[in-house]
Amino acid sequence: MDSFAPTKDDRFSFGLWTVGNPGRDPFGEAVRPVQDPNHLVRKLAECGAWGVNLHDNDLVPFGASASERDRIVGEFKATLEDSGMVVPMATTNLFSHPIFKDGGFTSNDPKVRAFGLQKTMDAIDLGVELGAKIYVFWGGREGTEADACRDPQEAMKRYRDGMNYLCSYVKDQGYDLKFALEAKPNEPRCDMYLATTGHMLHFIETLDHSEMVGVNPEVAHETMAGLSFTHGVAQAMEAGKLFHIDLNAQRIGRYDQDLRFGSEDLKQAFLLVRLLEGTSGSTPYDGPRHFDAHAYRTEDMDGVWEFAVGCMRTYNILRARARAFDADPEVRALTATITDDTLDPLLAAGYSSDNAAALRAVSIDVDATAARGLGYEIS
Ligand code: DIG
Ligand code: MN
Ligand code: MN
Repeated sequence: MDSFAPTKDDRFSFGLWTVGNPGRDPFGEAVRPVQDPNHLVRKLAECGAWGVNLHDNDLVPFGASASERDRIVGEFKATLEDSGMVVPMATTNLFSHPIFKDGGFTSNDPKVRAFGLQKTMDAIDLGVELGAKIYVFWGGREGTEADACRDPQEAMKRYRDGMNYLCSYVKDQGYDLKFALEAKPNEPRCDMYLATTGHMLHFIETLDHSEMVGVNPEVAHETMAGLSFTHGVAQAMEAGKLFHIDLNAQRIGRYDQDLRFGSEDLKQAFLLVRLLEGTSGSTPYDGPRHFDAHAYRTEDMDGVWEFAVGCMRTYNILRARARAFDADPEVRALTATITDDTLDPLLAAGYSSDNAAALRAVSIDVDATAARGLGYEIS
């Protein structure tokens, strides 16, 4: 019995575009045949996944007629039903078609911005029809090479107008849907707007309906920016804005690799799973565990399914290790020494004139405090 085998209770999901990635890259053609979405759903179910996510055009070809769209969606819904899979998240492809070559929401061409809204409303309708509760926005083309092409302040205004319009659309339709904004610092554009999860968390607070908008941080994207992914996720969790997450792996200083979860910085993957699962006693993340990753270009379809199972098993192994770590008496004893709540009554109380007087009266031995070793190197 494989105690790390994925089950539906783990709530693991994959995008159709991940296990369906044919391996094309800027320097070479596809190495794997394009897969039928229904076959991918059935195979993901066999692997132990719980959910499957999609861009509109991962399922419905760009420009399909209404009747073709309905036929495709009908067949897909039947496959979901037969295989016991759900669609937790949906999103729009606003980055592949040439019309979006200079962005969708931030494009200088109002016809492009209008088409981006049309396409996203249609894709939201599709996502809701398939049962999605989270809608992701990754602004893959929202950025620049020639930065003088538009005032970056105007770009922010256009982005905000697009988000406000679509939030209002969801509310007007009465959809039970939340938005999750995904940041990335560059690629495919030279510099992308809203480059990190931190940028997104502020941007969300400027929206008309910020309560329905959170973030979808991705391991590779924060790592590309040289940032701590765990810290960005922790800030989102603490703000109640971690609505979704894209799990994968990445080596710093490289293109967006979207590697198998845990296959690079295993220590950070462990600390991330520990944070998400709340094994230290913090509030856990309660959303889907989504792998936005794909197999090496060297792999055939057997390798793709090994990759998918590997993502999920690695998460389960790390969760078991995190539970053991935080249950370990030695770890608990050490953790107790690095937390000191003696001044909490003063520090946690917040400001008042009485509190300030009491705080100023506290005698602190600066030299002794400065000289104390923190014990982080204990082996
Ligand atoms: C890339 O990291 C992006 C797209 O694959 C998609 O729009 C989003 C959904 O997770 N991630
Ligand atoms: Mn990525
Ligand atoms: Mn992603």
